[in-house]
Amino acid sequence: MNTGFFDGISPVRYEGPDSTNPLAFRHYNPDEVIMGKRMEEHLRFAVAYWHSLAWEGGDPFGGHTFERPWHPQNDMGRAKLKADVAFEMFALLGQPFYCWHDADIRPEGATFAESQRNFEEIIDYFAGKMDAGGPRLLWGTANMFSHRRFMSGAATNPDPDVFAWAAATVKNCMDATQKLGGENYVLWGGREGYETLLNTDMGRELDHMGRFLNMVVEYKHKIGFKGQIMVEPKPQEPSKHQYDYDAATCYGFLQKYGLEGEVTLNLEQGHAILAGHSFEHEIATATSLGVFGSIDMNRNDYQSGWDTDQFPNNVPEVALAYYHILNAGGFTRGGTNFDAKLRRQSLDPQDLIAAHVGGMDVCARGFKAAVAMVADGGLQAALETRYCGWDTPEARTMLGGSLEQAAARVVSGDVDPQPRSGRQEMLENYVNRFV
Ligand code: XUL
Ligand code: CO
Repeated sequence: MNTGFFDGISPVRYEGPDSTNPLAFRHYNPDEVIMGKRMEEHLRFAVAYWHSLAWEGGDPFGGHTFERPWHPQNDMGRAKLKADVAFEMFALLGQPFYCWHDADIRPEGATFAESQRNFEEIIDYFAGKMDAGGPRLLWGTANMFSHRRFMSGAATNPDPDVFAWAAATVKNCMDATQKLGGENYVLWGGREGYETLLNTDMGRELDHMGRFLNMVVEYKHKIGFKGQIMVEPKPQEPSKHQYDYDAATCYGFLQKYGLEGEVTLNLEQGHAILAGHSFEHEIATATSLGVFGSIDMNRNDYQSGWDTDQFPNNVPEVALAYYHILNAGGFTRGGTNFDAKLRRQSLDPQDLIAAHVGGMDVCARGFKAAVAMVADGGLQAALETRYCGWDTPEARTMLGGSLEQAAARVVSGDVDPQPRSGRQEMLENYVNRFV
């Protein structure tokens, strides 16, 4: 049954860079083969159910603006209508993946058991639509930050009953992700942190979070889930401070709790900016530490300082992000999720389609620029020149030796370092040739 929500909008097609059709791809051509793989398989786009379908357009100063036919989302009939519209939207966009939180897709029940029944019914409804040609699931996740029971955290809550509730919630979401053949499972700890240290035992909370994540990994192996378990760094918002602050902090946490090799990172552009980093910094950190998993490609407004979750529109930023991803071998099970929402004045169904079309096109342009930089090899050659001193036998011996041995070469007068230009402006000019 067609809901009619997107009446008048046709499936989005690639029409090439000269097209003036606002609902056509000008750069994203899923079938174009680049470096031996279709563009669709490189970029692995996913639509986020929560922002596109569940969010009602509220902000801290005002309520909903969207008034979709499935709002308010408090019964199963509306949850199914929302699912019908979601899969109609996916069919128009043709993206290969989507993502959900439990709370986006089912109404909350009066009890845990009722919420679970609602959730399982919708998961079966999704399964039917996915079998009928809908997109695959890039990742499932649990919303453990909206309901008031989670106001003081989920795994880090001072109340052990909330820890138990979180365990039951994640177990259900992992089961559903597995059932739908999901590629990954994500944990974002929006309230795993604190509002004030005056009431927070940080060491205890970190130990609980570490134990919880170990339980998740143990359960993954128990059920034979083949996807990645990922955590998603973010420094703050909604909490004043979040323990998964950034990629480096998460890596330290994973090491302390014995989870390196088990858990990777879902990095979000806007979260990188909130942490005072560039997106490529977060990607380079994760790839160099061996914990890169996937990305949420949504930006913030640089003036507002909030996590505004806007669709990407900055090709040079996107290009550098994909450059680092490509250099690390590209996505394996990860992908490019648009954890992005419309502005609350963008009321029309076609705004929803146009936002994704624009995001996919910006990513495609950035990706092609990144591919061209990889193929040209200019940045790589500059790195090789800059570090070539380390290829000498003396340098290699030094790394394997002691502080005194390194010192002895200097004292004997063999070593006389001459500073060399870092060539930053030349490299920036080089990048600008491609973007
Ligand atoms: C919040 C955020 C989440 C996670 C999934 O800033 O990014 O949507 O991606 O919980
Ligand atoms: Co995100």
